[in-house]
Amino acid sequence: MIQKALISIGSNIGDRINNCISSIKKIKEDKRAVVLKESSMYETSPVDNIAQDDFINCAISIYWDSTPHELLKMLMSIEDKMGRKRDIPKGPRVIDLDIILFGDMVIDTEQLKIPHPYAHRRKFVIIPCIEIEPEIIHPVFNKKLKDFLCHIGDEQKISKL
Ligand code: PH2
Ligand code: MG
Ligand code: MG
Repeated sequence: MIQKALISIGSNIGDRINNCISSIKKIKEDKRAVVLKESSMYETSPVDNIAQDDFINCAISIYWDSTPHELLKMLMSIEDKMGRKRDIPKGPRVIDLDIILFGDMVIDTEQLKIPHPYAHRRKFVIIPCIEIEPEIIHPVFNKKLKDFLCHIGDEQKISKL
């Protein structure tokens, strides 16, 4: 079954913009994916108190012609190919590809949680996502993603490139 998925992309090591662009290129190489929209790139301050460099974040929407677990597998293999190390949780990374929404499915397994559990608390996720999908609904809270923004503090810095 084909579903629309929203993917959040982030990088804070190396050529951050190019890392995001090449990850999108690699997603397009998978026959099961059709990229619908690509957001602008944003420079964002690191969220979650870990001292690390600023991120470049963006988001894409895709049609995905397989299961959410297959999408996760595909995204993780791109992360691996691009040299992603999985050492410090929430630490610096060459590329991070997170499934934010998958249709209106709710999945809560050890391996995969959709919607992404922190999506609604992070400007670096919400702002790029609503740039391309302004009316998208968070299926757990049954609320528009854009309506979470006013609850997030000014310590999260984000600027459009
Ligand atoms: N990703 C994290 C933790 N903190 N902060 C920003 N600004 N952007 C990210 O992509 C990011 C983060 C864990 O995935
Ligand atoms: Mg992440
Ligand atoms: Mg991730």
